[in-house]
Amino acid sequence: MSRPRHALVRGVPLSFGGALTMAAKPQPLDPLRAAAQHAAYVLALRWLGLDVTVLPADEAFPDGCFVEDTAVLAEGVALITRPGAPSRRGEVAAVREALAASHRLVEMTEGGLLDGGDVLRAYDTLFIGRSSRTDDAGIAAARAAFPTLTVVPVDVADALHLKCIATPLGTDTILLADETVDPRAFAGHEVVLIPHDEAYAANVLAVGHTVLVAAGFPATAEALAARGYDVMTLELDAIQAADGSLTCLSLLW
Ligand code: CIR
Repeated sequence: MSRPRHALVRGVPLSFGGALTMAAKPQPLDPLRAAAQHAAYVLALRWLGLDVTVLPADEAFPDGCFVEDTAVLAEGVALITRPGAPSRRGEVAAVREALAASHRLVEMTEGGLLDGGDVLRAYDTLFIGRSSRTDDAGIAAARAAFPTLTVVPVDVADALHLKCIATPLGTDTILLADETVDPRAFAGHEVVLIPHDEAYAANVLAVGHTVLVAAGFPATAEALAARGYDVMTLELDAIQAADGSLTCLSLLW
């Protein structure tokens, strides 16, 4: 994928306090702090030259700022997903409308489940996490929507989404948290491992030679700088508290 020029994001609602989380003992969620971190994220995308469209927050959708899960963009197509969490299904309507002018829309049929956070593009392959949010019918829907790309399912057991533990770094390299998915799942692609105790930082957002990285993960930041990337760190703790991370806050094309 060439360097993206556009981003779609959606504001953080006050209802973010009720966002989903997998934590056994969830910490209180802070909508104002999350909104401030989201605003910094938007600014970073604009600094990187992206044309950012900000959809208004909708109080009906506490998780609505995690737009990545609502669509998969590739090859000029927007596959509008059927998110795995029932409370999130209605989020797709505003995203569909926003993408209609720039993409050919493909809808998922009833039954399958797919979260965009499970879809990792590396060159001409879509690695798709088979997770608690994405099932085989969802993976089949992606295969049908993107016939020119190779689709490879990857089982994800201990994370919400595949991209919680692995993200693309450039077109053909994958940043992966050690001791999560077996690196051989990404055969044919270069894999860069980061320490397991920095697993959250495996979710980076690479735009050209700049990589956005969550603040507070020095080994990951240093490893990326050593590979020649410009590292831009962003405070994300309020987003992380709702199991969110960098890629899930935007759709890029
Ligand atoms: C959820 O559980 O659906 C949200 N609280 C977090 C979604 C994060 N999405 C992503 O990483 N793609």
